[in-house]
Amino acid sequence: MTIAEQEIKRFENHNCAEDGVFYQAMEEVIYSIAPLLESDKKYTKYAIMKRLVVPDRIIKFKVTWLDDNNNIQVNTGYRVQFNNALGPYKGGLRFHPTVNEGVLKFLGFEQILKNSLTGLPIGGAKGGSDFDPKGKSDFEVMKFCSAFMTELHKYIGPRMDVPAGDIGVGGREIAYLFGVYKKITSTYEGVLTGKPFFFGGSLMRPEATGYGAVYFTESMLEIEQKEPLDGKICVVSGAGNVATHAIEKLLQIGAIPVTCSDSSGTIYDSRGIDVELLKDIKLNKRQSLTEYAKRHPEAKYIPVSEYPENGHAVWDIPCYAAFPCATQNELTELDAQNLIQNGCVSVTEGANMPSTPQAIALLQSHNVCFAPAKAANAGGVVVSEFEMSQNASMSRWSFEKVDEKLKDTMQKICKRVALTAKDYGVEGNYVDGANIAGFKKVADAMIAEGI
Ligand code: NDP
Ligand code: 2IT
Repeated sequence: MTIAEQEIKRFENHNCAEDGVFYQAMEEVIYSIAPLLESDKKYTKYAIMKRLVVPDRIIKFKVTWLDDNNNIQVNTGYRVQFNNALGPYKGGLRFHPTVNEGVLKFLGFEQILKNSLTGLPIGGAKGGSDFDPKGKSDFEVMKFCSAFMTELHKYIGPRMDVPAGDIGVGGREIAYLFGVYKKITSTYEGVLTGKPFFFGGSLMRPEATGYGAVYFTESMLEIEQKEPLDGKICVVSGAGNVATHAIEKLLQIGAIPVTCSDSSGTIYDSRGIDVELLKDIKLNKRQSLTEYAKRHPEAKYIPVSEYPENGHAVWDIPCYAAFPCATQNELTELDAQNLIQNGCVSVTEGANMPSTPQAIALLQSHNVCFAPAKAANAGGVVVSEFEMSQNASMSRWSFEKVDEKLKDTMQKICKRVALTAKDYGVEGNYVDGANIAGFKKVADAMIAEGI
């Protein structure tokens, strides 16, 4: 049995139903780092993988709040503090009905390696709740955030654990959470990132993940000697923070992003997405994409119900580059087949683990350049760390400075991933390059710090 097979077997004994996505994330990493485990026995001697797949702690708590009809509502809150070998725990909070321990373990595990890849001093964590912000009033969101932070504040701090946003958690929620933390602890400190700019947030944090994914893609296409994105048709899924800003950056560099999607359907606008309208509908008014079709009748709206099972309309539209920016496992093998048949050259994961393992294998076997999430969407956490830095030194950086440092960091991550892949005999495989480079840094710190 190889070392990788032994590691996977050990984990199978602990597997539970909710852990499906966590297992998926972990299995990919183990297979990627197999050459490193075989060539350097110290990682097995110090039981690094055995230690890395178990979070330092999982905090699970009840969140009780009063809705606008004065009915008592109960949700579950979590914080998975996974690993702090490289710095304070760092990672987003997700508010979505599908949140459970397994989802947060997958996201927290990915976050360890992503944060390691940035080269910045941050560990890995994730948290959130099964609370669904959809259809809730501002006051209900505020009351939920207040109840959530009343419990969470005990476990976080600027040198301990610094949460940020993710699905369902943007500037509005971070501001409410910050307000409650400040009130309970009587401190004004950088305990959350993604705060609105006027009270301590970094400029460009909202844009960072989407812009960063485009910067990474430009760098990868250059290294792989493919044509740049300028003038090329791109498809993007999602219509939230990441998707909207990926679309905005694509438009700025002269590409033509023609799609976006939400949980109800897809917009195909062959002239290029009207990003200001998209922002207004989804980020400001929190409406459905059907509103986009009402304002632009020449754009096509494809409801989710009109598309076959296991496939998604976005990936069936001919494109040069694809950007899955909505959620996990949204790009299946069937979708990958459609992309390949339509001549797609590059896929960049803006969301966390949006492609199934079968889709990744198929894309890579057809030489589609594939940028994995933990490298390509690191821009968000990179600017979060810039926000921590600015808060700690009581300074503010200009938009230009943040943008320049973000671009430089994304280029460095891309080069490091490409070089690592080459060093380990898998040139062009950005999945293996990212996993090996991310793992090595954390693993070496864990060895140095002892058990
Ligand atoms: P938002 O909440 O802003 O947007 C999420 C988007 O995805 C919405 O359009 C939503 O549709 C859609 N979506 C969510 N769940 C589903 C689902 N089950 N099926 C179909 N569509 C769905 O989140 P973000 O843009 O912040 O996050 C998107 C992805 O990017 C996530 O994977 C997140 O983990 C990842 N990410 C986010 C970062 C950040 O800085 N925010 C950083 C790095 C990664 P609808 O509007 O209908 O709900
Ligand atoms: O998945 C992610 O990297 C995020 N949701 C952002 C984490 C952060 O701390 O900014």
